[in-house]
Amino acid sequence: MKIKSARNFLNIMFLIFMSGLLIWTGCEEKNTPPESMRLNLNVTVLDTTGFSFDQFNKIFVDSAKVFINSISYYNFYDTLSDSVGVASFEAILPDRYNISVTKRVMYKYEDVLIEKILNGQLTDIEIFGEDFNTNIYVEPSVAGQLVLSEIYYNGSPPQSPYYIPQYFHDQFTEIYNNSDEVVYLDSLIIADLDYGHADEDYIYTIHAYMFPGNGKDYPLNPGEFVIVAQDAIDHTVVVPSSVDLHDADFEYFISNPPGDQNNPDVTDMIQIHHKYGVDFLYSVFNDAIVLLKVKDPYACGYSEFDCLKFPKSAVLDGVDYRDNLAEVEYKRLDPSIDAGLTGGFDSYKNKSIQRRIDFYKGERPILMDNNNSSIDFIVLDHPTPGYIFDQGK
Ligand SMILES: [Ca+2]
Ligand SMILES: [Ca+2]
Ligand SMILES: [Ca+2]
Ligand SMILES: [Ca+2]
Repeated sequence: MKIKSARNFLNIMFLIFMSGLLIWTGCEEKNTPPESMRLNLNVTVLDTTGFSFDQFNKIFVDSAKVFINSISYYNFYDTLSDSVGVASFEAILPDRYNISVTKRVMYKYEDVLIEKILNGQLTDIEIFGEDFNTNIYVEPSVAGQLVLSEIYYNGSPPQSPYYIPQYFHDQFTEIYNNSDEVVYLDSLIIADLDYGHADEDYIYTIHAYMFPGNGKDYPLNPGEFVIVAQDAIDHTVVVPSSVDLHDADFEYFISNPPGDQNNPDVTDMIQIHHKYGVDFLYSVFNDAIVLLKVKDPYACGYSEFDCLKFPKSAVLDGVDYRDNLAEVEYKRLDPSIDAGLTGGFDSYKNKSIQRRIDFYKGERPILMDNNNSSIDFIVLDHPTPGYIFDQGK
């Protein structure tokens, strides 16, 4: 399969960055009410699970990265917790906030070095009136191996020569191996979620497509990407500003209903469930995309409205996006999968959402995964199929 390594593209990306084609957004303050309204927020990071006490003999978590994002103004701040676990944010705007904390910890167990991530979330906290103190509780989890590194759902603007008003066949999903080990794509499922199912245990999917393979046919090495195209063709032929996906690794080819086109050189994803549409189209307005792994895709059955159900615990990664980021009440994923919301732009602009680089392990980028897309994702002005835009360079 044609997988590209991140390393090979960093130089190219630097050049593209220098040419000013790409910007990232989300960190600068976009609203400035009077100084007198501002207040201070102190967040104390605690681990009451026993993990930090057993490993480090304390329950306060120091040097944890605490992120806050304001829901109405989209402002975003981060800072580190101090020696007694307190992260202080000064003179922030009163608003509803999502608060998220993450820390990677290494410890030795029987002479083996083990890495865990301490994660915690508070969602939709009202911070108004006066200074605010709160606790956030973390739990240890294993770092996700495969992550959705980019989802390009936006579509392309009308332009010469054809001026197509709503071009969305250029959508793609990019998956990245964020771990130190080879991971196999075989039998993993990409699905999108129906809105409006409050269920503790299950997700309700509209479409679900599975990678082929018998267990070890499609390896993904650490730091490698895989591209799943809606249609694996060169879209720049019809819309010059779009992307060339003719050498994508996989594509959604829908034989029933008829109308989809097939690139015979690109492997098709296997249809598991297809509620409607001539293709696996991600909504250009709002949707939630998940990557999941189950033994039997049909084990949990269907809902009464023909959604295929999967256990929430099977989800490896998920991203919730929307054109209007203030509409948090319409989120499709619960905080255990994605506590935030990304997107925030109009349809058909060639924009894309990409996971941030958290840090580098040698030359290999490790992408951020707090299970909070408000924090983990940035908006790109142009998609980057099979490579990454380094926001720090
Ligand atoms: Ca297709
Ligand atoms: Ca094909
Ligand atoms: Ca995640
Ligand atoms: Ca990319």
